[in-house]
Amino acid sequence: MNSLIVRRILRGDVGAAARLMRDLDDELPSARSALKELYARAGRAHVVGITGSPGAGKSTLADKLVEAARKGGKSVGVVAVDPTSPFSGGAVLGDRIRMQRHTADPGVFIRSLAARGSLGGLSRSVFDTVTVLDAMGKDLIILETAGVGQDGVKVAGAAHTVLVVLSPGQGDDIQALKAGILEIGDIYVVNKCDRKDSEQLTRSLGLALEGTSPRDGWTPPIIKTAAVLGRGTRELVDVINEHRSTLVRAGAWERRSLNMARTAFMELLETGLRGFINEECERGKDCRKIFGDLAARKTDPYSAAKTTLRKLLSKSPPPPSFKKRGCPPFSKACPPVPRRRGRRGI
Ligand SMILES: Nc1nc2c(ncn2[C@@H]2O[C@H](COP(=O)(O)OP(=O)(O)OP(=O)(O)O)[C@@H](O)[C@H]2O)c(=O)[nH]1
Ligand SMILES: [Mg+2]
Repeated sequence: MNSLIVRRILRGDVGAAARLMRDLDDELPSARSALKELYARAGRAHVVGITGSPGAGKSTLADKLVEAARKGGKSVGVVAVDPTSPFSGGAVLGDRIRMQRHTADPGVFIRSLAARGSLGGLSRSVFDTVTVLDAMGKDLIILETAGVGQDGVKVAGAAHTVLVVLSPGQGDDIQALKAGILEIGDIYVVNKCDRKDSEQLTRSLGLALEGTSPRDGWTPPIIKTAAVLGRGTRELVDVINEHRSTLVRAGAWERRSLNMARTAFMELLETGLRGFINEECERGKDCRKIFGDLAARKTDPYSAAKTTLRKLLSKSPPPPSFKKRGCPPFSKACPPVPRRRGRRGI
């Protein structure tokens, strides 16, 4: 049963897609059922993740990639994720400005997402948005995340091709190693090569990547760009396409798609479980007792967690709403859930 909104989105209707994305954010049940229908029709787009430190030039590069893809006749979706962290406050606006010239192009759909510190929420919105864009028939979906913390690394589970963008003057070589980012890149981009100190960064990155074994028949190359001047971006587009062909040839495209599906599924599962545990803690008194026993050193966290998990797993599955994710137990911001008949807390 195809609802009107689903039919419109499948035809590539921008207004319908924007409305559904808004409704998905509001967790409307009708939006969820539309998404289910769209999910069955998605799975064709090439998802390219871009991560890297704040200000490395990710949005400027994305803008050039959109331009190149449009020239090649491809339709494009962009999801720009900003963690709204103290490192990059206001970056959502920056992302939009950087790519603004494409907003009038019906072949381009740009969606900015602010995570507001909720990792579960961030991931769900990302996966939902990618599904809608994919079902709309976008050939290429660019997913920009900031390379700080887990989200930067998580993009690896949400994309077929991962670009790690570094730029000189940000202590990137050390930061990248710390963030575990050197394990996830399919293509490393040293941006801002119009600056003299970019050579040093390229050299230390080369050293750091030395000995990296090929993944899916692919050894990650380093591409030098000056995105703001459009330098190196043509080569970058060629390398991205080459990576796609290599994945397909090596039979790794399906593996990556499977990994992406797994990441989305695990995210939802984790978010749901976290919400369930929080609700159970709010509902019963046992959690307070556990916290008290822990503080008084009457038990230890491992034993308490093991016993609690056993109890929880013998209960009914988590409720379908993910709205309460990220709510700390007993937080005033998360109103208690009404007690269900015949059920007790942990
Ligand atoms: N010199 C130089 N500046 C650049 C280059 N590419 C981008 N910039 C500038 O670097 C700044 C940040 O660029 P963005 O594209 O917003 O970087 P970003 O990585 O998307 O930033 P966040 O989304 O905030 O993490 C802007 O002022 C750009 O004009 C480049 O190749 N050379
Ligand atoms: Mg940006």
